[in-house]
Amino acid sequence: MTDSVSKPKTKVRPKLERPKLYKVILLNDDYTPREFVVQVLKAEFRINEDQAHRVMITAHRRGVCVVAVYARDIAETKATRATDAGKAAGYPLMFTTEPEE
Ligand code: TYC
Repeated sequence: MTDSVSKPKTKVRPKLERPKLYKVILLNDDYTPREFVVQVLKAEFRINEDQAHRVMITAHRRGVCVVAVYARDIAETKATRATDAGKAAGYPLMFTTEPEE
């Protein structure tokens, strides 16, 4: 085999899309106690009492509030864990995720 095959001189670099970020959104409801919402926010999203209270009261007044933004799997895991914490305590507390524009 004497045929030579020349390699391209330039490396092919497929363009990598930046992975989309996902918002974790807190939904208001009429039953979950405010203080419980604050506790879940602090435990799952590592935010302080002040920030957690602000997020809770925004969801309470406006219906929804963006809690934080993460890579998709992290956002989904956190939303599920936080929703499950409410469920385990008998509350309809609900977190969802949504891709950023
Ligand atoms: N609306 C609830 C109440 O009045 C408190 C609450 C706030 C619940 C935010 C959920 O995402 C929420 N007890």
